[in-house]
Amino acid sequence: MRKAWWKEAVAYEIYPRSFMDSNEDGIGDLQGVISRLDYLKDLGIDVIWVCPIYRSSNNDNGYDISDYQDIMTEFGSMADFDRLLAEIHKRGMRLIMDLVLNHTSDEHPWFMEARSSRTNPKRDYYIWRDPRDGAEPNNWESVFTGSAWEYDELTGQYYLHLYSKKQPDLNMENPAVREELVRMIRWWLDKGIDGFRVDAITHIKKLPGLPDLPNPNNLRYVDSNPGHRNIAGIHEFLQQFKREAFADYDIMTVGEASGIPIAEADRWIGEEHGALNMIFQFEHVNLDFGLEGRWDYAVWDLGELKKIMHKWQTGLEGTGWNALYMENHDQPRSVSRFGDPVHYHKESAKMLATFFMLMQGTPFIYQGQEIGMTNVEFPELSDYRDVEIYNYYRERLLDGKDVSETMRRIAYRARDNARTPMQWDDTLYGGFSSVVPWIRSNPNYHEINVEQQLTDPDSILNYYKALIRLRKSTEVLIYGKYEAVLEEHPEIFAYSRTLGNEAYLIVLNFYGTTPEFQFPAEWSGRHPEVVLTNYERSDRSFDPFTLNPYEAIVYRVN
Ligand code: TEU
Ligand code: CA
Repeated sequence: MRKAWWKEAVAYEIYPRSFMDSNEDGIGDLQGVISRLDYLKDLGIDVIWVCPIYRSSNNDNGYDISDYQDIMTEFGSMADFDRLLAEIHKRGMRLIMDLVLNHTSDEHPWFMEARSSRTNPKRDYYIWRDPRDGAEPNNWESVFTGSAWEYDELTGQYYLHLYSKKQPDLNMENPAVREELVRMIRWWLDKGIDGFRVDAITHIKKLPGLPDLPNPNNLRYVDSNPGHRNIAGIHEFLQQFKREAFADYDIMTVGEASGIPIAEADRWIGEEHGALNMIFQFEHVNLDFGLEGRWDYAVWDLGELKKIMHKWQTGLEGTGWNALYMENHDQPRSVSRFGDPVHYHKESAKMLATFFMLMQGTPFIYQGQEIGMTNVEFPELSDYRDVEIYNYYRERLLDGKDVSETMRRIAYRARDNARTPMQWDDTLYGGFSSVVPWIRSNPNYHEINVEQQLTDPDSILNYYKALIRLRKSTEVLIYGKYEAVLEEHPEIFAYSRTLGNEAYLIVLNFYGTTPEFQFPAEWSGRHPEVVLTNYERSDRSFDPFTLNPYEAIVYRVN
């Protein structure tokens, strides 16, 4: 296994709009991030991924970029950014930026020029088609619901937008577009940033001819039209970005790559030829999709979770590297999905932390996850902010669907679950801001907040610190081989990590039950020692014993 700094790092994702407001306008900003860097350092963080902070029309909170080389007004200035980068480096941490290549804002000067006439030199930076029988050029649906095409009156053509209509897709087939993007990437890398999280990267190539294709938005692991998901030829684009930009710098890159099967992982992230270092796969966070797709919910299955994790853990052994995560700014809160925030908030949040942080790969903690922030249920549609929610609500209404069921689905699945303000303390608005925040706070900030957890030795936050320390204390938990243990057990998830003669065993009860556990017989004769647990426990015995609800035990096996 080849060593690398980014394999040994623990990363933390910041959604700047909701992290910390420094100037009392209710919107998080760069100075706010700077003011909390010591907190992140103290937690044990090495790499900070900051979601888009570029100039934006803010239809999709920064993922609609109108100037790649400027800073969003609400977040601050380029001087603030330079200071942020310097302050991060000063503390021995690194910064990776969000790289959005698939689309720009419709307010980007490229698009404004492109839409001005059919013959404008920038026209071909985007994807334009004539109407088909007076309507959309094909049947593709946007990831955010509804048609992926928007009609433009002035020139009488449609443009393609896989996301919101304010996010026109770039035409990656055009070499001039790729050249512009390479220039922009190098500009940021020359500033000294340490890498990128590459947004929606599976979608940058479209199937030639843009044919009608089924929109399988109602299948379990597939959440977008096959016309723009991992299309043959995409690697030529990716390799160009690697060759002409990434490869010249000592950076880390992680692609957001829904829909890439493990069989193709080598082409994406293989140590020899992959264009990227890591990808975020989506299979485990899509487990609770219902039969009607993403907005429908189903009970997830532990057996399936095991299969997915084992597959990615063993599948990349020695050839690639996993990006480990349970949450991000697009996902509901993990303790609300996979734990029990009502009866076992602390226990289940700690168990889930142990579960993903000790696997082989680079862990990404999402802001608030380290204190066990939960989903929120807003009473009114108008409390939500996400463009995707409004698109979905509108379509359900048009289809005559039941409103209360729609609101239930939104409460469960909404990306806004992850976007409520960071809960720093129990003062008004959780210490995020002194004025009304851009999105309502989760009222449970009175109980769940950083300040309280810093002083409570038994808190989720202090458990995360201990877990990060443990992970960094030994190469076994970084480079060690992963093996599944008790694969068939219906309640317990267990795995081992081994390197040379050293071994760790991680035992996790995924339910509020009390199953019996027995140390695997093949390790008899060795000496298990508890090094971390979310209950009081010191058993070293090989006799069977009962696990507590959501118990997590980390053994060093001597
Ligand atoms: O998300 C991309 C995204 O939602 C899809 O790639 C996803 O994998 C799937 O197809 C839909 O379930 C990124 C950002 O993380 C998100 O916040 C942005 O809204 C989006 O890109 C557009 O930039
Ligand atoms: Ca602000």
